[in-house]
Amino acid sequence: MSALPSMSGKDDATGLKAYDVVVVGAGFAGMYMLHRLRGQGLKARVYEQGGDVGGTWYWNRYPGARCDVESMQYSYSFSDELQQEWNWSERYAPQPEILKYANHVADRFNLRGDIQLNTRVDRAVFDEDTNTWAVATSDGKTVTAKFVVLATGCLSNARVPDIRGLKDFRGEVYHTGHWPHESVDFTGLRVGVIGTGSSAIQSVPVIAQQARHLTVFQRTPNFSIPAWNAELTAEEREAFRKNYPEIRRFAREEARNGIYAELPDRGALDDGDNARRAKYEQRWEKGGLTFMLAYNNLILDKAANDTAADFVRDKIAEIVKDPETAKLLQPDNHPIGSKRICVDTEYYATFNRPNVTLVDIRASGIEAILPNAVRTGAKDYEIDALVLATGFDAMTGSVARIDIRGRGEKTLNQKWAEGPKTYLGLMSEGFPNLFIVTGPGSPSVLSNMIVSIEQHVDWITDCLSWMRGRGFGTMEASKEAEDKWVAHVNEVAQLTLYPQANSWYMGANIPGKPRIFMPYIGGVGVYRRICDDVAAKGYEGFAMTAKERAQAAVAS
Ligand code: N01
Repeated sequence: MSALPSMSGKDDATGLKAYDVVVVGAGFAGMYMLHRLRGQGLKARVYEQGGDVGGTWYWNRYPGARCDVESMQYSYSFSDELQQEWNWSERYAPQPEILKYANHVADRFNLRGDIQLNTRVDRAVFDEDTNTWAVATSDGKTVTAKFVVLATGCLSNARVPDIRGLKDFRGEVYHTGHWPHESVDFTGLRVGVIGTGSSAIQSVPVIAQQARHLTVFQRTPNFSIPAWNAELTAEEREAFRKNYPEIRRFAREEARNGIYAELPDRGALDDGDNARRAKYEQRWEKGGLTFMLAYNNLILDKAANDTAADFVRDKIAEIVKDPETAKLLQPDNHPIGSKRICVDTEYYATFNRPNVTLVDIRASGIEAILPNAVRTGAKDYEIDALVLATGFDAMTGSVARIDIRGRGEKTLNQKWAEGPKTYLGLMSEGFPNLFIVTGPGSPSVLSNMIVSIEQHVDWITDCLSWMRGRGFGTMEASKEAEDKWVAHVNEVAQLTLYPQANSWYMGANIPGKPRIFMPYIGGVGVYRRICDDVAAKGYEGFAMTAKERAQAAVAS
């Protein structure tokens, strides 16, 4: 296999350790990237700020944490041996099992030797004379690399809201996205949970079983579909394993969201009331994210969307006994699916428990945290422990924390001040040889992440091989291609109902963050074809510079 001339981790002329590629992050993206780079004979170094591999699954260990994509599909497909030998125990694996899987992959593919844990990448500066990146890490060292790959994850920068008095709270404060590694026991405690997104919806039912009393502070109710999680039988696992070639192909090429599922062939208004209700009932009974695949226009047509939203609101009213609480739990300010739909186990039913209270903070917000209480609406709710299920600075947050400087010392944060700008979500103009895995402008969070990760990593690996084969040393997105792509991503988003919600997809959960729909909504199949087409046309829209030319420019 062709490869870039490997620097083999030796010191370069500056005396710094030199790599072909530095990868930031050892989650599912970083690990697979390393595996592929090694296959090319490239010398890569992965830096991971966590104490182990696993990325989001290393940090998100709150009670009840699970993946909302079924495990037989939320798993790598690049190795048939791996997918045939790994035994997922449940339909939706719990976080410890996903983390065990990540560790298994690290060991099975012998990845650990090139992964440096407990090390944050603080700074990456492109040197225009040598066409290399200088990468500074939290251990005080600097290395150089021809290429940098940001495998930093889309939901890995936990967001602690700026609430008055938070630091004076006397009890423990936890964030779902940054949960302690020691076990947390809420037995006998009065617990407050702020937030009602996916993380709260998964953790609230579990915390309610332990806590003396649980108070949930809700600003915006969310739509949630039951997971109907259960143990996987050997037969179910076998059915997947036998059909993996077709399941994986379908997920990559045909499913918009990278999940193998029955696709709809009609719109919601093409059916009469009874048939529609029966269809929703059937999807509800199946459970999970694919509820939104009941019809093909649910995220395009508000009238169609209303029928699905009404169905779920009715379900909430059926499940929750107290009509006032049920009413509060019924989402009414965004179309169903325009915020990521949640997948739960007994979330709504948890509000029937005598030890659980729902507090509506839509009007007042959280006024303050007192040493022993949460104050809202001029009322104090006494608590002993506080859980912030307040989400993430999504998609750009982890990239923004690194001081990345491209051509002319311009920082990526300056360039993205009005919203992220990328070509295909893979590269940003002015930042040569810097790749982003599942970056803004790619389907990423709208898809089964592992499908999107594998596609990006394969594309990047093929690209590096192509460059090496033709003697190119530097690659950069052109401004024209980037502008066109950014406009296309926006244009497609505007055709849907997504922009109608104040979601983290839009950056709306972070005060001051530009309001732009960040992921690409065209679907993973369409997007893959676009990326393949760009590659087939000699990486159209990317400027390639030959190594010799770059060196000649330096010399002159
Ligand atoms: O975060 P969120 P999340 N005062 O941003 C509220 C993925 N995920 O961690 O909506 C009061 O969805 C905020 O209220 P509002 C999944 O993709 C996956 O739950 O802004 N409340 C909201 O209710 C998911 O979509 C799994 O009005 C405040 C909540 O906090 C994504 O992660 C599991 C507040 C934040 O909800 C994020 O989910 C879990 C304040 N100051 C998560 N600030 C899987 O299964 C915020 N809120 C893979």
